Amino acid sequence: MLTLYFHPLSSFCHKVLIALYENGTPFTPKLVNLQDEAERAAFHALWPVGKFPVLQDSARDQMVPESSIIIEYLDQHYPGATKFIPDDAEQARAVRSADRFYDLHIHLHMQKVVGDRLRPPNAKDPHGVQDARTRMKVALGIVEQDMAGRTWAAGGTFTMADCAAAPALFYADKVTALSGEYPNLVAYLDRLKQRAPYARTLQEAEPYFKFFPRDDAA
Ligand SMILES: N[C@@H](CCC(=O)N[C@@H](CS)C(=O)NCC(=O)O)C(=O)O
Repeated sequence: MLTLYFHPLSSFCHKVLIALYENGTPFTPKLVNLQDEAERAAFHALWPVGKFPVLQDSARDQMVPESSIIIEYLDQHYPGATKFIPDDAEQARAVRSADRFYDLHIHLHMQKVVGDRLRPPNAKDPHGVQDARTRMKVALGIVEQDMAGRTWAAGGTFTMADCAAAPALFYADKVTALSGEYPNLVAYLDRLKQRAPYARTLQEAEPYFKFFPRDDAA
């Protein structure tokens, strides 16, 4: 019924995989290799924006792009023990707010840094990368303080905000070491890694980590 178009190295796909594994939601994984011309064309035919994750639900005849919207969709139509968006409107807003914060102010800046490493030498954007690093540091400082008294991103229970935080912090740690400056985030990332759905996501990504570009000069 559910098919997830994804790649095991993709951080935004990790966000959705965590949600799917969290509730043991059955789905068919469809790995998309964007380097392969035919696979790329087929994926773009499905979703011209060309970004994964994309969830296809044949039972409801729905095609759902965007990681946060996919998680909301799962919560709505395939609910499980973990509720990703609380019923209470105030709490729901706090979860969406944290989800947006991790995506927009950490995840996207991290993506800019990593994406620049994949550019050809004559097409680098050092100014953009510096700006992304500066903004990411400000955002990391904010969540470092937020996490001082919290177990999970939006409080005491695991929500969509934690699905967003896990890949954002995991890869942010790869491009700017969190240890030393962000002890609360280091401890939080550790809790996330120990949670079975994220541990499984990382384990499945392991064979692909060798393709992750490791430094800015790459
Ligand atoms: N806002 C989107 C972002 C998705 C995104 O950036 N996906 C990346 C992988 S992490 C992608 O598809 N990159 C391929 C490309 O840009 O060609 C979401 O939350 O799902």
